Amino acid sequence: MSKNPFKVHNDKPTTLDGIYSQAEVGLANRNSGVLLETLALDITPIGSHYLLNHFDVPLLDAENHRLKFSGSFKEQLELSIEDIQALPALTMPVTMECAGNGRAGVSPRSHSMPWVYEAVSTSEWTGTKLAPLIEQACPKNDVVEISFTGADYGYDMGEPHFFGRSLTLAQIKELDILLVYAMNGAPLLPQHGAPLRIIVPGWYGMASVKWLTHIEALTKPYDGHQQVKTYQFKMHKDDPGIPIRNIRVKSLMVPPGVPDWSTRKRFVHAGEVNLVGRAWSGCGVPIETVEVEIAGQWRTAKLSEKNDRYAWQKWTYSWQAEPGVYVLRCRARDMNDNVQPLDPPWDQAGFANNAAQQVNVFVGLEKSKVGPLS
Ligand SMILES: Nc1nc2c(c(=O)[nH]1)N[C@H]1C(S)=C(S)[C@@H](COP(=O)(O)O)O[C@H]1N2
Ligand SMILES: [Mo]
Repeated sequence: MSKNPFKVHNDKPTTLDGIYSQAEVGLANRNSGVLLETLALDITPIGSHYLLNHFDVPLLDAENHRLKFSGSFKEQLELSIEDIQALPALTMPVTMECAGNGRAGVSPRSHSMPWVYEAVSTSEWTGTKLAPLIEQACPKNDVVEISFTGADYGYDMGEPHFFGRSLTLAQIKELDILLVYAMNGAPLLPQHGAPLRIIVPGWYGMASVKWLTHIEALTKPYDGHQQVKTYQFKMHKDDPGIPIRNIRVKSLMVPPGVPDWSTRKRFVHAGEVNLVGRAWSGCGVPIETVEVEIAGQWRTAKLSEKNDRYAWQKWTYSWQAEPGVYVLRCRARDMNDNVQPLDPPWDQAGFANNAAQQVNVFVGLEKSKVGPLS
């Protein structure tokens, strides 16, 4: 038996469109999505925030946890959670989205977490700014990148590794990165990175490393698996790829009315139906417009103001629904003129699919004509 039992799996299993393997269903059960009905709220309740954990959740002890600075720093800091909580604190609502969100709508798809729409959530994160701490540790002149490593370990495509990511010093300066220990006013839950993680606002979720144990100053570009082997837009196997960073413009609606249990198709009564949803884009770029498509016509929704740079914006549309069968869609355009496509973009791993959401709705007779429970 070889020392590395997964060495043969240097590629992903093949997939068939529309058919999910037992392993993929297992991934979907571990990595739950946001309940779309909670998109009605500014802040996602903790238990509904989506989850994406590559390996097993490390169960760490906050009291004995230490964040270690190593490599080419002048100061080799070592901080406890108490030390970090004593630093100036900041609470910031941030919309986080998984780079794999929408993968199930990309064809042909790749073997990974089969998200449909639900890998996006907004939390109020509490912590301290990362940049001043990096400054305090003082990277030496030859430093090119800083790496962030979590306590979770496992195999991917035959490579064993701790989950880790890196950022350049310029990115650390530009992005409002937080070192966080609380979520919606409560200590981080184990599955969201307890006792310590980073939040990189405006970027897809992979950059927001959980269970943070090490910050290392590197004199050569970081070559960790999660940085160089994945999270790249690749059109074929040998494509060097383009690193995934900023969140693409996107919008979602709360599916209106009531669902059919197993198909999730919707039923509403004819009359006024208040559609509500959220829209967001990368790096805090505000949304300019949201449109809803009803019976082939795009109509402009009412958009709320941008109150928090890194949090989604609410939109509403009052629909005078007439009996019939509909496929509703919504799409957003941001201030930089990026607009959601109607068809999914494609890359090998089905990343960053921001195609317009589709919701199947059956509109029945007016409530007054049939009574409330039919
Ligand atoms: N250490 C570690 N950090 C991680 C991950 C992980 O598996 N391990 N997953 C990343 C990905 S891909 C996403 S989308 C977000 C999800 O954060 P959440 O589960 O708190 O929503 O965490 C990121 N940070
Ligand atoms: Mo992710």
